[in-house]
Amino acid sequence: MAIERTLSVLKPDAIERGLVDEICNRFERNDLRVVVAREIRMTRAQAEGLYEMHRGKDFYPKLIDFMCSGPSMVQVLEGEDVVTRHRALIGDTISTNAKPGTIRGDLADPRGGNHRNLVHGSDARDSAEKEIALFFSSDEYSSDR
Ligand code: DAT
Ligand code: MG
Repeated sequence: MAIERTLSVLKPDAIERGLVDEICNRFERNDLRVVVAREIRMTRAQAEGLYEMHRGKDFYPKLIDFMCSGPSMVQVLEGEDVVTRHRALIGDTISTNAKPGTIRGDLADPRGGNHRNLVHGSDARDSAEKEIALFFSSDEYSSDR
């Protein structure tokens, strides 16, 4: 069976608020293995690629501006059922609805908008592969180096 991967993005609010270590510790405690990580300033083209399914929605312009507003940490996670396990740990999109114990539920501060929800996670295997390709080349994460 193919190895499952997902894209995790610690968004500008996570970096700005100094939550990178806290969030990465939660990944580690939950057996989410980071295979490559990089701090970037996201380009508009990358943000538009990441959120292409939301183009035209009312929140889209603010979301794109936010993703490009400061540094982010992009990471590839790998492991069994990693797409679903990562999403479960992140919690509900609207952080005021996210359960205690999830990253958004415990740590997000949505004053300023619902886009400020700390972490992006791919929602399926195929979207994960497309999203990873926006930020990484395959030689950076493939295990058969
Ligand atoms: P998720 O990030 O949980 O996959 P999504 O793909 O539905 O959520 O939306 C992408 C991002 O867009 C989300 O992280 C925050 C923003 N967003 C979604 N719904 C929103 C809304 N109703 N109001 C404001 N921002 C929203
Ligand atoms: Mg999504």
